[in-house]
Amino acid sequence: MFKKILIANRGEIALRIIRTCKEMNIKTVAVYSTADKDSLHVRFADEAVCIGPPSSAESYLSIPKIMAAVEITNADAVHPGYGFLAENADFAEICQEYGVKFIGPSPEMIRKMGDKVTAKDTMIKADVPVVPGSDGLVKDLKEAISTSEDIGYPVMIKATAGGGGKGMRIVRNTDEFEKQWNSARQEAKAAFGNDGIYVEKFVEEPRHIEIQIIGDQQGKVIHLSERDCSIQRRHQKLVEECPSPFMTDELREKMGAAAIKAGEAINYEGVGTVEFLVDKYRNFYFMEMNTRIQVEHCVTEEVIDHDLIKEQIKVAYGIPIDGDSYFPNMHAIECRINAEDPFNDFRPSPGNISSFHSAKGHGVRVDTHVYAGYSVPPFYDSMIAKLIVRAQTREEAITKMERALDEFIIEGIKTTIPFHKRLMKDERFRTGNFDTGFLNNFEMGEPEA
Ligand code: MV4
Repeated sequence: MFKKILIANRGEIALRIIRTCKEMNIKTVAVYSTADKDSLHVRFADEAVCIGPPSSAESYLSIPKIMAAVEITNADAVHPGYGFLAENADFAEICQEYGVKFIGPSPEMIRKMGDKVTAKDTMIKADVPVVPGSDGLVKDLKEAISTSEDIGYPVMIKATAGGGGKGMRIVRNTDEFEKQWNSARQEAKAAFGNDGIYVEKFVEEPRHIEIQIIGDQQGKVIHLSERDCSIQRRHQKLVEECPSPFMTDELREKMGAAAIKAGEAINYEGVGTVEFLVDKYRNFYFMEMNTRIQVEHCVTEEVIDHDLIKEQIKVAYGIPIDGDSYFPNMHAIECRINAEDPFNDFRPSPGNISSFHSAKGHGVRVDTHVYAGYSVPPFYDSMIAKLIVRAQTREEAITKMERALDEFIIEGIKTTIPFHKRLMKDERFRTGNFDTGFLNNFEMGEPEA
């Protein structure tokens, strides 16, 4: 097994990875920016290396600094977590050149799935359903319009380098095409330095349902059922659950098989997620593939009762998967607790946490790097904790989540806890009757006295 893993990340995921390494008798190296010196990931790692000032570009995103930390600590593997360098093919390639194992798929695979047109084309060849649309990139406005008139409005124009909704526009008719085309291209150029655009039929009121897969170096791919991530705000997920309240045994069978085909087609190694759009008739379409461990992996862990980071490290070392695809018979829900003010347009609320009491009890899990007295720095993602519950049924999971949210106390900063309390009481949420547009007209009301 690996002797020492350097964790090229911060926050709860860095701590999450350290915990599994300890249970596997693997030494750990934390890296940290000066803003993170008091974070628990630094305290609980066997060694810690300061890699720079607060700015991500000069710390967690700096490949030379991470590689220097690998060199001086003699780590034999790097775990990238999520975000930062997790889907940076150049970083995976540099690790390979230095003879240190990047815990994740090959640089080629990351590159292939990072370019959406290439990813979609790969899925078409693998017989995975995709949204009808242009054959690859459209070369100019004229071709974009004629393609759209063929598929029928409304359409969505998307950036091939896209992600997180950037460079994406709905177009409802030919008259408004030029305006949307120009603004999508400009946004894509600015965000990714790539203004390649493709066109798709717009899927109305879709759900976001993703399938967790894992592939080993021997070529076996299995799926670990789905997560419903439809509760999003401006492309930021706030709540995830497994199973999806919209799922049927038949649909899971079909989507699971499609996700396995997707993984097998590219000889996928590691944990990955195949994201689908699902329409109200339960047609499903490949959207993107994420080649990393995701924030919401915990809901899958809770229902399958396996440590996904451990499975990820094992396949990275070359150990074959033992086990089969999984069909859930428990229910798990995760609420992301962010340092944001839900009554004020989710404005970031960094600062000192004056008191912190975690929810506890049967079926309750909290993943966090923060504690009373900790100061949430303003430089990074605002997520400070994940509250995950598991129970026999969705109804019981919601009740347990309400109980857990009620006993979770965080003072000194604003958090998304009040949002989650209101969401759990919402009739549409409780009946599972929601799609990705759900939060567009969700009212927070007034704060409690
Ligand atoms: C779509 C779509 C409807 N039709 N594609 C949003 C992020 C990017 N990965 C893809 N996204 C969408 N693609 C077609 N053809 C609607 C969305 C979408 C969305 C998808 C998943 C979760 C939340 C969303 C919110 C708005 C739009």
